[in-house]
Amino acid sequence: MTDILLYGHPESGHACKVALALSLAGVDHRTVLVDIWAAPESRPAEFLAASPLAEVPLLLIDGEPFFQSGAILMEIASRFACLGGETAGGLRRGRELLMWEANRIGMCLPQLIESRRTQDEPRRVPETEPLARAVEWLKGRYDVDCARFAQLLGAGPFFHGLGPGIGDCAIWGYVQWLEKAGVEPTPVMSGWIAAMRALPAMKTPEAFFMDA
Ligand SMILES: N[C@@H](CCC(=O)N[C@@H](CS)C(=O)NCC(=O)O)C(=O)O
Repeated sequence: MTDILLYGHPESGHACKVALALSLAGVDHRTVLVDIWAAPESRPAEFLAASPLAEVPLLLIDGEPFFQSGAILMEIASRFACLGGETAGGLRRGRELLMWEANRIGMCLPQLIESRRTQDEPRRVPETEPLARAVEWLKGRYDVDCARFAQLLGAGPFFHGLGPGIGDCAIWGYVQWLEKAGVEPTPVMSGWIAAMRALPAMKTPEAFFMDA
């Protein structure tokens, strides 16, 4: 039997993408929590030895490391013929959605979330005038992303059609936290979020990464 181990953290949307894909596909796996706020060198030695960038998510399949959430999603879809990986067309759709997510909405929401950290939480960059301008720019990008979201979703209910695929997993990564990012969902987004939350395999980020 294939041994699958996922290193992640509940505050990492990138790690949630992979945890959701494994859950939706019913792939048996273990998870290990890595503290993404701690100094990289303090992370578990086995993790550091296998992870080239010391980042989560990191997936070990029979000890072989895979990193970068999008690449991991494609590996899962192809290897287990699931979530779009059942057909060439489904895989192509997945690749296209992954690239859109990584370059657009996934390159906007995490930054907005980070910009809103309160004083009690660690802030990685000081609050400055340029930061405020960057936030306005990101919000402008988000408005465009909302329109593209609807265009790409089409008739839905999922980005891959009648059932969810790796593209849905990727987009879920940070769209699950719109409120934390301080932005509103469009009605189309609200419909998709409700459909995703209703999936029996869906879990909260904390439930995905309860350190076993
Ligand atoms: N492009 C990477 C991003 C991974 C990433 O940024 N991981 C963050 C958590 S969301 C991390 O591990 N941060 C800890 C660090 O960089 O030290 C992917 O898609 O997997």
